[in-house]
Amino acid sequence: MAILHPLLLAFLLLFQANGNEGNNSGRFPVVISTWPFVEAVRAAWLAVDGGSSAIDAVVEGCSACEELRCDGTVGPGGSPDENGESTIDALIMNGITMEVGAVAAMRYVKDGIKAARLVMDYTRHTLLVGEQASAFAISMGLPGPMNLSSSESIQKWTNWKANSCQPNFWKNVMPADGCGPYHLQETGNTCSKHNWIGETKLKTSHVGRHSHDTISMAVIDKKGHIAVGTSTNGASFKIPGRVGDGPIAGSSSYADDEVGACGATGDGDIMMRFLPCYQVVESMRQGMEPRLAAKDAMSRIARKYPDFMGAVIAINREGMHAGACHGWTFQYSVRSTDMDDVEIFTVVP
Ligand code: SD4
Repeated sequence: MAILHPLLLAFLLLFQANGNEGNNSGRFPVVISTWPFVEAVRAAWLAVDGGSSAIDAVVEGCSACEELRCDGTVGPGGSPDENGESTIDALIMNGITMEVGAVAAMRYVKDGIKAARLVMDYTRHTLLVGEQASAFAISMGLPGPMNLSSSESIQKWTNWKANSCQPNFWKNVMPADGCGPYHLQETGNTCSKHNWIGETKLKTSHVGRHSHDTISMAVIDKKGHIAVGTSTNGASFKIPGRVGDGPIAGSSSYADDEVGACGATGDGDIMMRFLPCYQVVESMRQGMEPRLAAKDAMSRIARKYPDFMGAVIAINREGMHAGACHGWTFQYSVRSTDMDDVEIFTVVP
C-alpha cells in the first residue's frame, strides 16, 4: 500500500472537512418526521440513501404517507369539513434556495405534496388555493378530479351531524347547540345565554390526541442539503374554506441549509399565529440547540394559549434533533446512518 506524505494526508483531511458537497463523514442522510409514520420515513430514507436529493426524498416520504393514509388520517379520506368534504393543505420548501411551493384547501386532488412541488418547480408563486389549485395540479398531470372522501370520513361526518354538529369552530354565534345556519347575536337579543357559542367553547380542542392528520418531514441529504414538507387534510369539521398552518411557510415547516429545519403539528389555527418553525430555525441560527429552540417555540404559544395542543420537531445542519410538545404526548420518527431502521422518540409536555 502506498504511504501518503503527512502533508498530503493533512490536506486531504482538511478538504474533506470543509467541502460543501462532501458526505459529511457519514452523518448524513437523515430523515425526521412528526408522529410514528414509520413507512413514510422508510420511503424517504430509501430515496435519500440511494442518492436522491432532500427535496425528492421529502416528496417520496410525504407521498407514501398520503397513499397509506398514515394513521388513517393523512391524505385523502380524512378530516371531513362541515360539508363532509376532505381537502388537502401541503407545502414543500427547499433549504438551499428558500423556494416554497404550497397548495391550500385543495379539492378533488389527492396528491398534496406533489401538487406543492409543482407550484414550486413550475411557477413563480408560493401558494395556490382551492379549486384553482386543483385545476393547476390536474393541468400539470396529477390525477383528478376525484372524490377525496372515504367510508371512514363519511362515517365520522355522519356521527358529527347526529351529535348536532358538536364540537365545531364557531364562536360568538347562535345557535350554540345546533348545525346552523349560524348568525351573530344582535344587541338586545333575548335568547338565553346557553344558546350562544362563547369563548369557553374555544377550550374544546379540535386536534384529537389520536388523529395525527399531519406529516411534517425534514430530510438532510448526502450533500448536507435540507428540505422540508408538510401534508395534511387539516382539522376535522373545519368551516369550508379554512386553511390551516400546513401550507404556511414558517408555520408547519421551514428549512434553511445554513441552519437546519423544523416541522410542526397540532392546532394550526393557533400555531400559525406564531410561525413556530420560523422561530425554531431562527433560534438555532442564534446558537440555540434544537431541544431548547423547540421548547422555546412551544412556550411562546403556551404563554398566550395555555390550552393549545401542538408539537414541533427541530433538526440542525449537523443532524442533531429534538422534539417539544404542549398539551399532548408527542412522538416523532428518525432514520439516520447510525440506525438499522426507523426509531421513534417520545416527548412529554
Ligand atoms: C391543522 N396542523 O390543519 C393541522 C392539524 C394537525 O395533527 O397537525 N393535526 O391545523
